[in-house]
Amino acid sequence: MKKRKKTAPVAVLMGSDSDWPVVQNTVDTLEGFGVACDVEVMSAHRTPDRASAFASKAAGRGVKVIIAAAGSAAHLAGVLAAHTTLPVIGVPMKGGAMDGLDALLATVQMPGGIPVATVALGKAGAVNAGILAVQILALSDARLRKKLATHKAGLKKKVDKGNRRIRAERSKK
Ligand code: RP5
Repeated sequence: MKKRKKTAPVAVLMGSDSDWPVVQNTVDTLEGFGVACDVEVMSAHRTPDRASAFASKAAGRGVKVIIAAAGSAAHLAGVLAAHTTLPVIGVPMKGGAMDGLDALLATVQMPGGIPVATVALGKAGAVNAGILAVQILALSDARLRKKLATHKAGLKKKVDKGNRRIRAERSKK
């Protein structure tokens, strides 16, 4: 009998394959924490049936967090959130006539009752979407909590190193 593939806890969706260069940062971040994800291209406008069906069935399949990236009139995260009780993280994509401001507002300005946890534009947002998903999973996973603590300690170390470098440079003047 063919073994059924285990559902990854995180679904990473994007409105177009043109979003992939940025969304890849989300996948790299999740994989850096050892968190598996399924990646799919689907659109709130171009494949609306597939987007709503995916969200409706996601929890039943074992998905725990949905990350949705989209640009321009970015409705993907909102449409998915409308069809699931899972946490949905929205990643607005830069580009287009307004360079992402349209996507940011479309993703963040959800009506009361249907939240989308919206992260920043650009690479920072894509990375943060991954970290936020890990933080959600870490609520019931001590191993992930430890990895998050190590991640934070690494950030502190980097800032401390930068501080020492700038102060040393200035003290030579
Ligand atoms: C959005 O429109 C996509 O998420 C993408 O950011 C943007 C442009 O899509 P393409 O025209 O490049 O497919 O739906």
